[in-house]
Amino acid sequence: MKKKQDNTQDIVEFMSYLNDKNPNEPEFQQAVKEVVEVLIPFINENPKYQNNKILERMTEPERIITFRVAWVDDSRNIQINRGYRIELNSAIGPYKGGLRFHPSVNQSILKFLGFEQVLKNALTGLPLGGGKGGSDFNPKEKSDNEIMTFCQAFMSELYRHIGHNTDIPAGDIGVGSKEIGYLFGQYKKLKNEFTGSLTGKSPGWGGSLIRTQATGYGNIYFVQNMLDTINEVLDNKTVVISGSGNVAQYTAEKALQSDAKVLTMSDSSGYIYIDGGLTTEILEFILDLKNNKRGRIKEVANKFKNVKFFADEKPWKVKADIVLPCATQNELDVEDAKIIVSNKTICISEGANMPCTIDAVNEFQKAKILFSPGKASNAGGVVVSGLEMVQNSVRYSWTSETVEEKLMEIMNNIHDLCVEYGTLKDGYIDYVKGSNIAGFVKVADAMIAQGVV
Ligand code: NDP
Ligand code: 2IT
Repeated sequence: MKKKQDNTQDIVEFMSYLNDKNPNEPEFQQAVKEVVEVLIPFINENPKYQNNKILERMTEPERIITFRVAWVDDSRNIQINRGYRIELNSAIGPYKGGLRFHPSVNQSILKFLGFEQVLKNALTGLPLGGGKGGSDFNPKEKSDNEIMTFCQAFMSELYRHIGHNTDIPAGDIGVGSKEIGYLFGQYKKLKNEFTGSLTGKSPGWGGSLIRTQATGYGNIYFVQNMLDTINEVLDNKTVVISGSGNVAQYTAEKALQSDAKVLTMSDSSGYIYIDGGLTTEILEFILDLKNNKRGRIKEVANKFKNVKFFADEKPWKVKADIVLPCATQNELDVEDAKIIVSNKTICISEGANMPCTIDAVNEFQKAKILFSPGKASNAGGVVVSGLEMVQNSVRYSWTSETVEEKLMEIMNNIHDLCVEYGTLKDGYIDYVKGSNIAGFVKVADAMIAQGVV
């Protein structure tokens, strides 16, 4: 990379180097850009990171594994998918991060998710490196048998690359406890060992209590911390949530328990508006619909009179105090952000990974609204995954109270780190700056200590 004469780094030059090296990877380029915009000024004040080429090394995965997944569907047709595991960084611990099964999965998306994961995992204070994997397999409209067959075929290659001391996958979009069960079964059969090689297992056979709830609960703990900084509370606040999968479900549950009024949820077909706010009854219906029946969100409106369905729309126009995007990347753009700002929303917290575009984030920060990036506010999932690894390694299970207490404590610590590294001169807390610098310092210092490897 071309260096400026004074040996400082330049954002535009770095991005042109990165984009040239990673063409056709827009999501990866976007995730790195968001990070280097705050990191490069910091690195220029701390030249050891530039001298050791930490950014250049951190943006080059340690290893990229891609493989063929061939399997036979229920109609005896041969299906071919592509499997991936991208091992980004192991400076502070074994690679750790989820598996995503979705037709959109490609190298760019997994590199962006893995890059985010490295910084997120560092923020937790647990000894976890970062990675991500998955497949372009589409679980929709597949039978249980097809899902099991696919998971077994996927693990038949992945097993040789992972392990409890090497790389520990978990769930993400399209991978929940059912898929983790099939993946674990195949891993155990091939390796002939019962170890914590995956997290998100069911609590009856090595999983941690609260792992299912962890990302959503953690998101709400983080929101509570953010609101605290402006002397506000969740009680009675209106909340817009996108998604109706794992993260959205437990974000909604904890918001409900905190006496907030949840107005919306969604899936890729549209959103529902709940007049009067979500109730336990409606939430239970959604959990059953999504987790057991694999139904569409429209069915909630068919069942409850106060629920209305808006096909092919996102919920961002709905006026609310708090906005929690919990579905997928780039689901909220600058035009949506402008509406949210004009609605006098006070807090946006990302439950999903990178759901807001860079321009949307800039819009929120320009308006000095509380905004938290996913690597801080959705870290609860990997936190409890880390706690599951601890329990597996000593072959013991903690109570849900113990796990939830530790989750809350770690989410509070992450918030403290954001405040420490991200508070601006005018008192505004820049959570993007805070989380990126705090995560980076931890990984970068470990990389320097371990030499050029
Ligand atoms: P799920 O598969 O359980 O749910 C995903 C939800 O998002 C569904 O409602 C789905 O709708 C919707 N969705 C997915 N893709 C799209 C799309 N392209 N457009 C619109 N809606 C879409 O996944 P999770 O809840 O686990 O993950 C959600 C987000 O949270 C992801 O960004 C993930 O990376 C992140 N995350 C997950 C963690 C975890 O522990 N599971 C931890 C931290 C972050 P539909 O069913 O119609 O596809
Ligand atoms: O994005 C994420 O943090 C996850 N999908 C969870 C990762 C994990 O290892 O639990």
